[in-house]
Amino acid sequence: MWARDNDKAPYCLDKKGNKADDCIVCEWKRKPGNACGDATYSYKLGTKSEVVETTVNLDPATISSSLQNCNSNNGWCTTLPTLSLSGSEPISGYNILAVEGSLNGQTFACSGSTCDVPLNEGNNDFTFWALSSYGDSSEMGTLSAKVDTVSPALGLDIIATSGSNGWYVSPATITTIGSDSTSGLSSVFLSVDNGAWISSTTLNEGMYSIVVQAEDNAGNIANSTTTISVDTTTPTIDVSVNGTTGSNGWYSSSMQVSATSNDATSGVASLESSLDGGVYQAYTSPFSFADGYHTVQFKAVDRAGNETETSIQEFYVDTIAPAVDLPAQWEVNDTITYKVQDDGSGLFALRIVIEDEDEKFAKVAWDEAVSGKKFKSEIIWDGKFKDGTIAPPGEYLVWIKASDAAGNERITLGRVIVPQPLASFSLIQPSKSSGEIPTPPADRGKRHHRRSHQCLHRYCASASCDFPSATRDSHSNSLSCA
Ligand SMILES: [Ca+2]
Ligand SMILES: [Ca+2]
Ligand SMILES: [Ca+2]
Repeated sequence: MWARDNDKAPYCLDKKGNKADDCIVCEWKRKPGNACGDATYSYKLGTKSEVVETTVNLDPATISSSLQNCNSNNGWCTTLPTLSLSGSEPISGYNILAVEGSLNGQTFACSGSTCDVPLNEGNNDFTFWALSSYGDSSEMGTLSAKVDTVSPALGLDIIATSGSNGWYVSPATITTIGSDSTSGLSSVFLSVDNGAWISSTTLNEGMYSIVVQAEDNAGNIANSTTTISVDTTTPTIDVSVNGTTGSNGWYSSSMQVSATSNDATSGVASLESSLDGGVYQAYTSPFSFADGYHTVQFKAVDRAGNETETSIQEFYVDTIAPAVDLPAQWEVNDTITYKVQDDGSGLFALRIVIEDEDEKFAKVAWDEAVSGKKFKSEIIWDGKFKDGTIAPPGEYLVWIKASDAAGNERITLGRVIVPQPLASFSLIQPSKSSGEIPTPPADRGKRHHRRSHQCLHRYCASASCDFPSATRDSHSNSLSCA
């Protein structure tokens, strides 16, 4: 209850300002409101009491507000502002005691007539008023402001297969992503290699510079630059072989195998080789392969992790011609055994030729079917050439040409002697050659008897034959039939 009259002037004045006998004693029944509206008071005149309603207009306390440091864009402050409040009491003798209010439900208060309240990120809903020493307050003011000082979040959604060293090994489909928790995302775009702003694209082989730019509804802009590298191509491997190509897939010389690898996009990270089925090891220098069977396989990996592996490269090397074991010399109708062997590529062809040195006669030649490592057979020559001509006494050449599967050839020479027939069992003693050790006549006779007989048998089968004389060849130490 507010009772001014009784407390401060417990008497009444008349119209002349003198103290009156009859006094109206006033007592507020209902005090004026904040805005100084109507009020009700009671008065007493003498013993008479009456309630009077009247209107008293008093200027109210006021409060003013202003936002400081708000750079506004699209209804948002992009700086962090302050709400400045200032109260005013127009009635002389009274003053503003405090400024109070609430921000988003949280109360604040400043003593005195001013108050600066910093805003929060996001929405700011203020109520505020000034408290007056008059005992009332200003009307309640309100203010709302939105603040977004934070740039939006942004990035790229990348759909691709990751390789090594940050590379993608499949085409990369990139799409912008962005968000803003305060004012919300307005836009987000990307640009490939300073190209047009787009939202999504697919990048094939290559390296690209990507700029992503996002803007929120307050106008805050964020930028980000990144590199996207795509390598979908496996490296190449070139294998070179240096050697003499023989037959049937064999190399007939020692050989070298080398390899190089290339990768146009990310580059070669490693080139490895597996030799003869061994584990992969770094390839550093060409391989030299000696006789035998060899395998080599190469594997290259680019920096993105794409891998190329060659098939298993097979190499067959045989540098050695077959070995031929043939007697140096024998006599016609003798059965001799010869052997041919090839431990490398194996026997492939075998040809045997018997001919005279001057090639007057039709040579006898035949092929043996050979395969595998070893072959053994016999030669019996009856002294007849291909056209039936009977070889006269003398020395004839037997060639064995052996080929292996790689194409290496060996030609080995033997000699067949067709001896000089002897007349009966008599011998003409040959003249001694220098250096020849004499042998007893009896031994020599025995030794030559069979040969003489063969000459006789071969060439003198008919009764009218003249027996040629036998002479001893001083060089071959064999008989020849002249
Ligand atoms: Ca923002
Ligand atoms: Ca590549
Ligand atoms: Ca061989």
